[in-house]
Amino acid sequence: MEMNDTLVQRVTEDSFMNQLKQANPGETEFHQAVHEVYESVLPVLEKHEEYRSYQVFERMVEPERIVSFRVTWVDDNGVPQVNRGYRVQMNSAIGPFKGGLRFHPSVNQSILKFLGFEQIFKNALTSLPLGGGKGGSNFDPKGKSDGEVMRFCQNFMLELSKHIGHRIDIPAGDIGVGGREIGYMYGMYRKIENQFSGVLTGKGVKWGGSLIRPEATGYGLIYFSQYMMENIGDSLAGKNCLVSGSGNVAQFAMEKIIELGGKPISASDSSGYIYDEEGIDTEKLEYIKDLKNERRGRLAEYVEKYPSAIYSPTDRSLDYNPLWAHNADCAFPCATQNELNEADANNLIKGNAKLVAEGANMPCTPEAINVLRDNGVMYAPGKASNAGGVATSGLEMVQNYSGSHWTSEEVDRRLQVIMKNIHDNCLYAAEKYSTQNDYMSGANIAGFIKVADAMIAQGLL
Ligand code: NDP
Ligand code: 2IT
Repeated sequence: MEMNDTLVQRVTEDSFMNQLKQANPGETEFHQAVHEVYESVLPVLEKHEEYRSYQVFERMVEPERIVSFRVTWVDDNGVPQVNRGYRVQMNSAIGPFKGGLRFHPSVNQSILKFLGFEQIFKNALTSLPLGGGKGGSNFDPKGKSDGEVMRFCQNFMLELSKHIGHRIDIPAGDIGVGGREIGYMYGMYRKIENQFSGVLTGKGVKWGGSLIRPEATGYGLIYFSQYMMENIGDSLAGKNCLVSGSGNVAQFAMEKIIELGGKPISASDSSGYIYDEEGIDTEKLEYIKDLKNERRGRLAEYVEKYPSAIYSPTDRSLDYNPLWAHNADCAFPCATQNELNEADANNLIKGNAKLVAEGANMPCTPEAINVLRDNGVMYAPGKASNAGGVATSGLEMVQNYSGSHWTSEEVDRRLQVIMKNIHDNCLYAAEKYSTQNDYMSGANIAGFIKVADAMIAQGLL
């Protein structure tokens, strides 16, 4: 009996995913990230025999190298503390490993492998020569003094420095790692190696950093979303926008939404969320920046200052996130993975949302993505819409290699060009291999083809 094409695909997919799960037991976030890409690239694998015969996808899911190490540091009471550090060097076929470091108590190998895997395709989409990697630690910066954070960062770098280099692997920030942490790690690297190189990105502008790098992920997300709107003859002006998170990505996403005439109406942190129907304007955003970046406080304080807003503490007994239940035109999840599930997607549709673009990495669950796409909501996957951060890291590397320093206007202009190219390349790949206007399959396919071709050209490694 002949099986039809869909069934053949399903059988191939099931056996591939079963093998992956057996080889990587318990790594559910990694399985989730791989499954999404695999499903998208199946039509490409079907068409191109060489990708199958060279086992390209099978090789892509195996990190080139993972290092895991002990980090010992001493807290303010003189008590030794131990954490686990990692660097997952996922793929260097198109350039040196590149990707952020995450410091959060939830960090484990599965999370870093999912992030490293996503980074391969994201970095390929930027059109810059950047391979994929990710790292971090289960260290929790919350509630730690500056001195404790510094001692942790220094001891983390003591080991990490053996595995990175400005032409080998160039880490940057992610959750829990911002300018302060990059500074402490960079200082230690410089001391150990006795050289001033661009080994980390996200550095301060006075010591090798690029202008616009702090803004780049959030700005890039909103540029990308504006291009999506323009594609349907609309714009972000006048649109109500739900935003989650209140860290680096969320802050600069809100800033650019305001600049383009939209209205951010929410923000969140791990303790809860605020909903401000009147809109978070520039003054309120400055308050959030100071609260989160300088005072390192909780968003609950926002409603003390702006009593017309409402604050709702996180309720883990709910199977949905009430932030996404408010009416809005657009939604920008900018906090963390799997923060927007199927029930949330249904709530967004009830609330009339037309666009969901991911600032965080993998914030929408697979079920949520299906609901959004089935209901005609425009959906942008993080590996395309949040690529502005790593792209600008790439621009920081170019400036470091050439010993130059570009103006904000120059970096911002290049960022916009890069986001527009990613947008157009996603649509082009979707049209060629999948469904028209499907940004998710377009992003996965365009990223995959670039890396796959490089891997084939360089032989079996
Ligand atoms: P930050 O540490 O600056 O901010 C993270 C925000 O998300 C904070 O508001 C934090 O709350 C909240 N958050 C983090 N973890 C959780 C959780 N488990 N539950 C609820 N809220 C949580 O990180 P970034 O803004 O840099 O990163 C946000 C997302 O964007 C991540 O998914 C990251 O991977 C992704 N990203 C970041 C890029 C960058 O350049 N920084 C580039 C591309 C993607 P609290 O303040 O309570 O900790
Ligand atoms: O997820 C990401 O793309 C980042 N955290 C930024 C990585 C980088 O190297 O700038």
